[in-house]
Amino acid sequence: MIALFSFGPGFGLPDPSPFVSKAEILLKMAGLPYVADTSGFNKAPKGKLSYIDDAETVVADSTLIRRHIGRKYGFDFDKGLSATQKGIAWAAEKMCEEHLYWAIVDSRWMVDANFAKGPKKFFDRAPAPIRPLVIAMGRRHVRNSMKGHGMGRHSRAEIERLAIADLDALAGILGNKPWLTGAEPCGADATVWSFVAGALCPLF
Ligand SMILES: N[C@@H](CCC(=O)N[C@@H](CS)C(=O)NCC(=O)O)C(=O)O
Repeated sequence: MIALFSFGPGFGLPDPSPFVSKAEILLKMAGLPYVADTSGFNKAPKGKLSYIDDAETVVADSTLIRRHIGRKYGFDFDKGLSATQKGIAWAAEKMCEEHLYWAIVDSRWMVDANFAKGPKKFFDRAPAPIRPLVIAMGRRHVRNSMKGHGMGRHSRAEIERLAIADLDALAGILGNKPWLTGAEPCGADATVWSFVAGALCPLF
């Protein structure tokens, strides 16, 4: 059975990580049985979740997981889509993952009140005497990642404007359609759902 390495439900979401939610939805869309395993972060081959272990083939990265499912199980997440629809779906997906994601990270990790009720709890299992240090190191790691991406160099007001542009773009693509490309969900809907749910998460 496929093992999906996840953080586990949190923040009122199926998983705090939209990449894990995406991978989980892709497995469900393909009808593949899986077990969620929350013990894998420290062993993550690329230092990030999500990844899967499928009969000892380890696939790290949600998009590579999608590819693996497509190749190994013959499931076409883009069945019936035109080249234009595929292009729009890919662009929407990558906008969420490579741009909107960092605005979500900013709101969760860099806004003190949000950090306190959200990501700070990830560190509850650290021994009490060193917990403040571990928290500070974890937050610094995220701040540096945000700076490396570039989003972390903007003011909060700028980040929010950029995030609103992403959400407007998604709303424009969706229009009155139930799904990104029409009446049926495609692979990128797994992504867009996960990131929109993450952006709208009421806890924050
Ligand atoms: N491209 C990866 C991105 C995964 C990712 O950024 N995961 C975050 C959680 S949302 C993570 O594990 N970050 C840990 C870290 O950067 O140390 C995917 O699609 O799976």
